[in-house]
Amino acid sequence: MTEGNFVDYVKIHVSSGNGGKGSAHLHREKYVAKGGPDGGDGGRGGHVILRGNKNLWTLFHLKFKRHVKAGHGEHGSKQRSTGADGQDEIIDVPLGTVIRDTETQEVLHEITEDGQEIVVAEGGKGGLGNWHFKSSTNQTPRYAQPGIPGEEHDVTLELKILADVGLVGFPNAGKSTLLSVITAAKPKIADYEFTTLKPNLGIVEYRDFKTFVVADIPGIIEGAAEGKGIGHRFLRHIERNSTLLFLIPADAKDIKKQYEILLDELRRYNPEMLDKDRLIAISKSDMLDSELKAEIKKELDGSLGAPYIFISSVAQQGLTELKDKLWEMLNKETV
Ligand SMILES: Nc1nc2c(ncn2[C@@H]2O[C@H](COP(=O)(O)OP(=O)(O)OP(=O)(O)O)[C@@H](O)[C@H]2O)c(=O)[nH]1
Ligand SMILES: [Mg+2]
Repeated sequence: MTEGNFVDYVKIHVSSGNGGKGSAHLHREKYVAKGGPDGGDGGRGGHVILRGNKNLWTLFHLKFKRHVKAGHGEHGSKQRSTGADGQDEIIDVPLGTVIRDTETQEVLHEITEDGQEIVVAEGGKGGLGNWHFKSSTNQTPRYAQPGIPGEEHDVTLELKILADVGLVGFPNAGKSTLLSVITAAKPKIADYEFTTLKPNLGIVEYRDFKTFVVADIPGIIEGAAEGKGIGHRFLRHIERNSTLLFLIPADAKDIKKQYEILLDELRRYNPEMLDKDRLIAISKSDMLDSELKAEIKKELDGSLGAPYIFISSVAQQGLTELKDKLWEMLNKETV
């Protein structure tokens, strides 16, 4: 997934179809003195429906779709014939799409399953034809119901990625580089901060056809939970991940401190983030000789409160162990 086509927020105006009018037709036939009312019902207006689709990963396909309008129901007609229902409009969205009312910001629904359908604008009911109103006191009602008008409003769709593993780290920690070596994703990589401006997703294809999805989000800095940097806007994307992989570069001044700052930002954003499984990868460890490594080990052993491993994306070290470990964490039996 490249940077340009990642869209995680769109606003759409949705309008459903009007219900068709009921008919007030009176049957007339030669030689039949009083045919009576035979006006059919109006058809239902079309709904606007959002449907979960597991093969979609972004809202990019909706970027230029500002209005979605379903069809009107047809009017009823003679011989009690019911008008056709208006055409429904179905919009496919990725799993993890949250639907809000744009005006009130209220969450209306959330799409989490493939094929799940949510009606976001309900089509108006068709009116009843006049034959329904025939009674002993009124044999020829000349009245039929009008159709109910459709509804329209603005909805905001916001995507929370449903990746298995979320990468957490300061800018420049090597997150995108890692994604590029363990998955087929080709994120932008550079030696400056905030190279990644939008999340990237990659699928790790692993021995015996095992797969899991990793999300690389822009770097988090101190104060991110209050809106510093750009990472905070994307923190919601790792709210759903079951496992968090922290990346801390081997040349960090204080590895433990960096880890604690990151944890603190997550906690301040949403305390539930700390309920997730955590693994720490000391990245760029090709820069360490064995002596330095031993020193870091001595410092970190038992003091982090989470398991850690040394990796290097550039030298391809520790990557299999990393994948094994992540797989194990993702598939451990939950008690
Ligand atoms: N020596 C070494 N350098 C690495 C390694 N992994 C990444 N780098 C370098 O670190 C720099 C930053 O890498 P990125 O992958 O862009 O870092 P990031 O965490 O995605 O950064 P942001 O997108 O800015 O948050 C680049 O110059 C990479 O070449 C590694 O394993 N070893
Ligand atoms: Mg990056």
